[in-house]
Amino acid sequence: MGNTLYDALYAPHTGKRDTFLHLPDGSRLAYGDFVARAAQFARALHDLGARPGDRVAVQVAKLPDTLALFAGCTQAGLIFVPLNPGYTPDEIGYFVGDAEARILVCDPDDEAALGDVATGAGAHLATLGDGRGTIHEAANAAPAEFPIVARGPEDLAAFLYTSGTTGRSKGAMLSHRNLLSNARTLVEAWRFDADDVLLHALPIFHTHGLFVGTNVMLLAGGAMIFQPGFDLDALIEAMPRATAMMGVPTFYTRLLSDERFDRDLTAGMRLFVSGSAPLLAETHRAFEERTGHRILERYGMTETNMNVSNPYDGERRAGTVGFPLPGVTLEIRDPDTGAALPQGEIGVIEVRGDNVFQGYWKMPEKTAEELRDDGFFITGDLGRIDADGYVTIVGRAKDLIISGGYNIYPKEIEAILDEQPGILESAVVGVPDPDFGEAPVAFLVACDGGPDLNAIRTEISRTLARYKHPRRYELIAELPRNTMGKVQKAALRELAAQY
Ligand code: MCA
Ligand code: AMP
Repeated sequence: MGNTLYDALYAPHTGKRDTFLHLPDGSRLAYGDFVARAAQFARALHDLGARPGDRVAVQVAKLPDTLALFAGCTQAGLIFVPLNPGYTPDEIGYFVGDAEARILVCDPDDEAALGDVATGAGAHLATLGDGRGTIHEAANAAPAEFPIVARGPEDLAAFLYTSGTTGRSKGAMLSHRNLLSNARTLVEAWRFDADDVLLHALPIFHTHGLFVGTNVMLLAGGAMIFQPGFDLDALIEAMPRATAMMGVPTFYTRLLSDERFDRDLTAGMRLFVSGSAPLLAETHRAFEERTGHRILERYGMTETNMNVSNPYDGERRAGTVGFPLPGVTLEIRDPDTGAALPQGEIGVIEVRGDNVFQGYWKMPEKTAEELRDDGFFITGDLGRIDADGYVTIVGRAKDLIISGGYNIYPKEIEAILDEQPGILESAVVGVPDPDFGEAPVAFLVACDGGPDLNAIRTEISRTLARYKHPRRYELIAELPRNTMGKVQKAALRELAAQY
């Protein structure tokens, strides 16, 4: 039967000496060594009791070993559940419990903070840091061979948690077919091959850096300049050695803010891809003026991988996300009736294809709300298709803020604020931010003498990752509501802009 993802992404590189990763210390990791390391992790995970179908939750730094751990999970038939290192123990507790993870791998420095979390969720705690950690040691001691566990296209490879507009985060179940089909489509669409060197500065706990960036390069057989995070100086220094880069719009606005970033620096680059959040048309134009390159903007989601992309050849149109990718069927539908709308009209974007996920883990009702019986996924994004077939995203039907490419669901913050003393109710909205695109601002309606803002900040810091923290708290006499009693967030956004 084979192992769908392993056979395509990893097995072909067995024993190869070509460079997979260029590392910050100037060293290189060869493909063959990476594949061998994956086998060591597969063995270490097996020895910790993980069996095919088990979930392995991973909250660690961006390291070559993190990628090898994912590869090891794939080899051993395990389901990889990557988690943002910025998440608080509270947040991690929910994910590990919900996923019923067999193992939680965390940074060695977080071992004490997460011990109870793992125990409470019935998970074994292992640690992985840069050259250290319990599973690092276990992998070092393991043989570089492990049987490749049979997994078919429909078997699950990863859960990625994505917040909901109501209630708690949902585990999006992604199959081997979902991940492989999309990587194949993108290699072709964006013309990646073994000569490419991808400048990789994105995090690897999300679709963009993990499946789009890394899986595409594994399939193409090219190399990655693997940077631990976004560092403007490091990016500029490495750019002349790269051929391509993928980033969120903040990457591009930050690069443009630096005078060293110009036509000469980017002369060897053949492709800049942007996604995860809207790229302003003015950024697109400023980028072309400065470098001569037209950024290729594409559109995707955790649940669907990549759906739509501007063309490699042909016009990359600023302000649009391009055409549905091969194998993706896209329709613009009426948000209320679900009926397909005529070309040119604005409605909810729905997509179908091998890229679309298998549903939300243990949440059949949520799955049924968003994934239709005919296979179409209701994205919650509003868009239209112009006469030339280009798709434009014009807004969101869902209550979502995207800050520097990270999704923030106001509901999650409001639920915490509403429980604090002195707050009757709250509403969180996104306001324009020059660096992150959008940033959250909280409106509070006071009761019982009003809130203690310092205490509130402390509670928010304890419970939520930093990027979700409201940048401002504004007191308001009452929340604006429509006749149905629904809070009018558009009015609050306008109000926030006036402060
Ligand atoms: C960091 N901070 C943030 C963010 N990132 N706050 C809000 N939004 C953010 N995105 C916090 C830091 O904790 C810090 O807090 C302060 O803001 C300033 O940090 P800074 O050093 O400027 O940030 P950074 O480390 O340079 O990170 C910014 C970043 C990063 C490079 C834009 O957030 C990033 O890599 N974003 C990419 C996210 C991504 O990959 N998204 C794809 C999701 P303090 O001052 O308190 O220390 S996948 C997806 O959306 C779909 C599938 C798709 O289509 O791709
Ligand atoms: P996530 O849930 O993190 O996968 O985020 C997916 C969401 O990011 C989509 O539903 C869109 O709202 C947004 N998104 C991704 N790419 C783009 C883009 N190129 N333009 C506008 N929004 C985007």
